[in-house]
Amino acid sequence: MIDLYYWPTPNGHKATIALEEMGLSYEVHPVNILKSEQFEESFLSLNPNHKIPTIVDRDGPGGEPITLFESGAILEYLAEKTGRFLPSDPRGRWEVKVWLYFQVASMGPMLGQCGHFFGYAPEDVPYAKERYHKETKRLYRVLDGRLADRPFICGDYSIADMATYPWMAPKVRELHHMNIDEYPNVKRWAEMVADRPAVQRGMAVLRDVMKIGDPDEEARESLFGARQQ
Ligand SMILES: N[C@@H](CCC(=O)N[C@@H](CS)C(=O)NCC(=O)O)C(=O)O
Repeated sequence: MIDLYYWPTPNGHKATIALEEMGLSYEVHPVNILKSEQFEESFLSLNPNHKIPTIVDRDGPGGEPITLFESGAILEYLAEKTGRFLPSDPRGRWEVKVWLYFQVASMGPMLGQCGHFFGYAPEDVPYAKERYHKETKRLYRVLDGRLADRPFICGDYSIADMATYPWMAPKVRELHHMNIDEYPNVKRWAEMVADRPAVQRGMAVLRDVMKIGDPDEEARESLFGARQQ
């Protein structure tokens, strides 16, 4: 059994999608980042960086519980645990890791800033909007090129796709002011990923609580975990 500390944001969705895809049993522990619950002692003892997703696998290596944070590490751990969605041959395995790290280190932070300045910043900052929108478009172009001759990011569907999709799902794209028609390969890929039943289940976890996709301020804020201390 895996304890998932979660809120329905793009980073949270990476974990729910992986857990659903891999058929693992998990218990959701909501961490309401709009109410600053990520700063509570009980959560900080699991993740001193106060961010979701965080997991505790009660049956970790050696049968002992293990706590993990950082979505990339979580996806890699779950893939290794189940032997799924991460190729066993070294070349294929590294390819998936490259694109997984590309998402967590490049795409996630830049798209997050883009969404922040378009959807949440308390003041209009045209320079930041232009800077992060330009970078978001550049990253879309990189992914579009990658997907030109393969159905998924590394050929077969993998944890690289699970990490990448939640940040490019339709409602998130809207917030980033991205016109998906300019990136036909990303569009086709996103539709294929969105069609997967496990992805639909993962994206739905706690959706009703947060009403993601509603144009109200609270929902926008939840997308980016923007309430910092
Ligand atoms: N690098 C982290 C980022 C996680 C992250 O930014 N989570 C946001 C929600 S999408 C969060 O928990 N924010 C709360 C906070 O920053 O206090 C990962 O990939 O897991």
